[in-house]
Amino acid sequence: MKPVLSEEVARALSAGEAVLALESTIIAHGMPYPRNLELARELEAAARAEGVVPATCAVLNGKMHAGLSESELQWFAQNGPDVPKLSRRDMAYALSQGLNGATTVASTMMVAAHAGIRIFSTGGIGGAHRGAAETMDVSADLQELSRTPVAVISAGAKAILDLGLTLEYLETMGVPVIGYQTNEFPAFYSRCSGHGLEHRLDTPEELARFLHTQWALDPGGGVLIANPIPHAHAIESDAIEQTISEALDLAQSNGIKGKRLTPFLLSKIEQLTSGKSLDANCALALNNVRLGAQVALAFAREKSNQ
Ligand code: PSU
Ligand code: MN
Repeated sequence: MKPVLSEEVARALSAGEAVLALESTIIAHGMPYPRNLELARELEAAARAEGVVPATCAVLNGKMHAGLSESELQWFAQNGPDVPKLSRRDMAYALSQGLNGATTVASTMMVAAHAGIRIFSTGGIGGAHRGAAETMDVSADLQELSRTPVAVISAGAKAILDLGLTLEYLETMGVPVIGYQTNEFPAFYSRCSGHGLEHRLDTPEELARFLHTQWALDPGGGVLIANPIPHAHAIESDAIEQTISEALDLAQSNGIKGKRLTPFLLSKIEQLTSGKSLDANCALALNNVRLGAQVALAFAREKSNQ
């Protein structure tokens, strides 16, 4: 099934040029208006500044889209939490019913793969929630990484999750996790989590070579590239832990579950840190777009040499 491509995405893909996928749930559910719209524009501009065409992915009127217009971006930003959040299991329903929806990491990977886009930058991925051993609340993002050939560049995962369990799950599913210039899985707001990584690469060229090898070996699987938040924007993990446990208590006392849990925790943390976490979130997403664009360029160069 072919997504609808924006003109510039269609042109770049047919010319074999670098394209970078971006998600729409981070816009609709990840942060409030109007900061979400500013960020969506900044992310696209950052990709373009590197010479890469951005492809923000979403579902509109029952069609997958890769590459949104300014008015479509605005629509997702303004309608925020009223826009359905679509993960893998929601996609066929939304497409067959002609609905609109914001795509998560899992469903953005699906749209990107159908469009032929291999590199995707976001903020943080979903993962195994704290208590997942009992609740079984493990984001569909993790399964998707094991079954869809897209490389996801993220600043690790938020410490609202159980990062140890998240890494165990990725190991079980056979998903390579590569630290970019780090030996540790980053914890979104913080550069360190205490969880070591076995594989580290230090340049976009090495990452591109790794991806070509990965897909020659395992054409159907994804890759997680973990890119720590820039030093200047990092928040100490001790400082954020208290806020996270308050947000988790509030979620529990309000009975928040399922797909509402992640957006609920994100907005509570942002309120409790009076916006500091939002600045960090934007800085790391931009940093991931810069790296993603460089990897997309190196990946396209290597492909044209083969
Ligand atoms: N983590 C963030 N910001 C986000 C998300 C996660 O720091 O915006 C979003 C992403 O779209 C991710 C989704 O794919 O939440 C995961 O939701 P769930 O846990 O319901 O699978
Ligand atoms: Mn969940």
